[in-house]
Amino acid sequence: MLTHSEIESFLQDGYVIRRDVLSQTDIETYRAAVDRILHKCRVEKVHQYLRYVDGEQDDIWGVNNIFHPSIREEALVESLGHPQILDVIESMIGTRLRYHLCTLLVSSERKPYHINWHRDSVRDGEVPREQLIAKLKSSVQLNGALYDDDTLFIVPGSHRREITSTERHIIQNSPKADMPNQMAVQLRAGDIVFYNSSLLHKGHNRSGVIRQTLHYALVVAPPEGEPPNPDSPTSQEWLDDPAFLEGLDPRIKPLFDNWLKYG
Ligand SMILES: O=C(O)CCC(=O)C(=O)O
Repeated sequence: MLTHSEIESFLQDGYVIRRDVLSQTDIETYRAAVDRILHKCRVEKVHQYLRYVDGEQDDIWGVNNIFHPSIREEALVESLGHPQILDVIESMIGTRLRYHLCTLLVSSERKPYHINWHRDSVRDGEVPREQLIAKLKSSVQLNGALYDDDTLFIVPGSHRREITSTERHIIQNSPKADMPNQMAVQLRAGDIVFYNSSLLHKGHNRSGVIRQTLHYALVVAPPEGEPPNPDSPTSQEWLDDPAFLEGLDPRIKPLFDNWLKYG
C-alpha cells in the first residue's frame, strides 16, 4: 500500500502527503455530510463538543466527537475504513489498532483561526527524546482535505527530538510566530497528510478561505491478552451503543471494540 520511502518519510520527517486519494464522489459525499453537521452545530446548536475561536461562543474552527449520535453521519463513520485511510495507517503502524478521535477542522466564520505551536501530547513541547523515539510507531493522525487547505504548519523531523532553544523561545514568547524550518502543508481537495502528533505544529486559517478537513487519529492497541482497562471507555462513552456497534462495517468494528476495551 505504501512505498518503503513513504514509510521512511513518516518515521524520519514525521509526515507523508498522499495526493489525490479521495475520489470526486468521496469529496462530494463527505462535504455534504460536513455541511449537515455544521448546520446542526451552528444553527440547531445540538452538539456541545466544539472548538471555539478565541472563546467566542458562536465562531467555531472545529467539531470534536463527530460520531456522537447528535450529529453522526454514516458516510463519515464509513470513511474511517476507506482503503486510502485505514490501509495506509495499517502499513505505517500495524493492524492492531484502536479508534482515538474523529474530528472536523473547518474555517471559522468571523475571525481567522490561528492556534499556537504545540505538540499534541504536551502543549509546551517539552518531551525527552527517548519518549519521542518510543512513540514513532504508536499512532497516526491525518488531515484529509475536502477543499484546498494550507492551514497546517509543521516543523518536519521535530517529532524525534527535543525542542531547540529558539523553538522554546518562540513557544514561550510569540507562539504563533514563524519557526525556523517551518513548512506549510499544502493540500488540494482529495489529498491526505498522515503525521505524527508529536511534530511541532500549528493551524492558521486566514479569513475567507473555506476549510473542511477530516481530522482522524488511530493508535496502536495493547497486545492480545492484555487485560482490559477497567475504567474504559474514559470518554466518548456513547460509542458503547449496541445499535452503533452492531451496524459497523467489519473492517472498522475492531477499532471500536479496542476503544471500548482499552480506551
Ligand atoms: O488546524 C490544523 O490543521 C491543526 C490542528 C491542531 O493543531 C490540533 O488539532 O491540535
